[in-house]
Amino acid sequence: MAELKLPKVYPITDPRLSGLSHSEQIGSLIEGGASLVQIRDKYASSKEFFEIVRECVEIQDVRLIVNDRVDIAMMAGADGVHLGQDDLSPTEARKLLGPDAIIGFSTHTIEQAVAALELPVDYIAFGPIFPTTTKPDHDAVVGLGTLRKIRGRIGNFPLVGIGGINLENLAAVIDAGADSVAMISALVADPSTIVKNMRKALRLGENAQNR
Ligand code: 3NM
Repeated sequence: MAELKLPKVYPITDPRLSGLSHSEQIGSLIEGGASLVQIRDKYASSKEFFEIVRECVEIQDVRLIVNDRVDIAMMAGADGVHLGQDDLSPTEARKLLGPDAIIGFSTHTIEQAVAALELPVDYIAFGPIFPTTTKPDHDAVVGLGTLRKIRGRIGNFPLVGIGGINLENLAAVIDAGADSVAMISALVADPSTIVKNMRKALRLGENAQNR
């Protein structure tokens, strides 16, 4: 497991917000400069999601991470998976996917983030940093102060902030210690602005005060 260098912005697709397919969203995100994208769909059946991921892994010049589904990531040949606390554990996922896959893990408390350092994960996500309507069943909002504390506890471990992040607040999330910001609605809600917003987010992220 080589150390993962995260891009400053980590976009995640959504099946409903924009009316665009996952592959169309990924195309626009790449045009805006994305190099790592997570594909997330809480509505598709297993069969549908597999077909969607299989189509998206053909897209060049981007690393594709599959939300939740180790089986689908494996069968479709994606670059990795992003797991929640209640998904198959990172330890089991690593056994299935092997040493080269990227495995990300969602955390929502300082304890979970610190515990994740013992797991075979390439990055941890921490959130929700701010209120969000994209994930209705989200955990308690953690805020920038807790994010900063986590950075203090995990050394240089790759850390992604998630939840309610937009073009106005993303620099503050990086200032507080995130290596990268994961964004859904602020990037993909409006199909006409995906390219422009992705480009702007990367510029803001790269200019933000990093540790
Ligand atoms: N996970 P938006 S918050 C998918 O806290 C997800 O782990 C979260 O969407 C977590 O950028 C979230 O539109 C939703 O707020 C992020």
